[in-house]
Amino acid sequence: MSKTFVAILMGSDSDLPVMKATMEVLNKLQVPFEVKITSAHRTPAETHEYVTTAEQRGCKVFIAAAGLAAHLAGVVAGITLNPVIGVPMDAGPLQGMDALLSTAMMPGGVPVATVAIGKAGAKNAGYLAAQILSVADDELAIRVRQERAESGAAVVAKDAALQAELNAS
Ligand code: RP5
Repeated sequence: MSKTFVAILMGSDSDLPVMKATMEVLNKLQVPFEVKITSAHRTPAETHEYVTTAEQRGCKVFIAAAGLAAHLAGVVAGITLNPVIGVPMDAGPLQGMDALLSTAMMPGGVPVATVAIGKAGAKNAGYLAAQILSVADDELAIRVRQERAESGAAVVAKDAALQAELNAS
């Protein structure tokens, strides 16, 4: 039986520093993943080959990050019927707005779940992939719920510390 995993694709190694945030989230939630640098424009044949074989090997969710005229997520969505999450990168003078529109504005019938530009989007791609998988994985669902509760608790603790500091001054 193939092992379920998430594939993180990025159009260039220049996307890697931001996409490390996705890897951190998936590691924290104990979701297996692969990482692949492949480009919709520069290596179209390799992109097609990777997506097809990854699906056969058990990839259930694809995350695709790209900047500028960012077509990677859309191309991946044209190859697979598994969910595709697009992460627009800030890679040029338009500060990611070009990639946001290129990733989000897919024609009807070929969806890409597009997250925010840059690091917040990279993190959310990891969370969203985990949430998608957790629909059919009760143990992962518990980890996702626990992580969300911890992040809420951290905000409450920071507020309590701030209030204590303000009251003391
Ligand atoms: C996109 O072009 C990549 O995803 C990257 O965000 C951007 C710039 O790529 P490099 O010129 O740094 O390789 O395809």
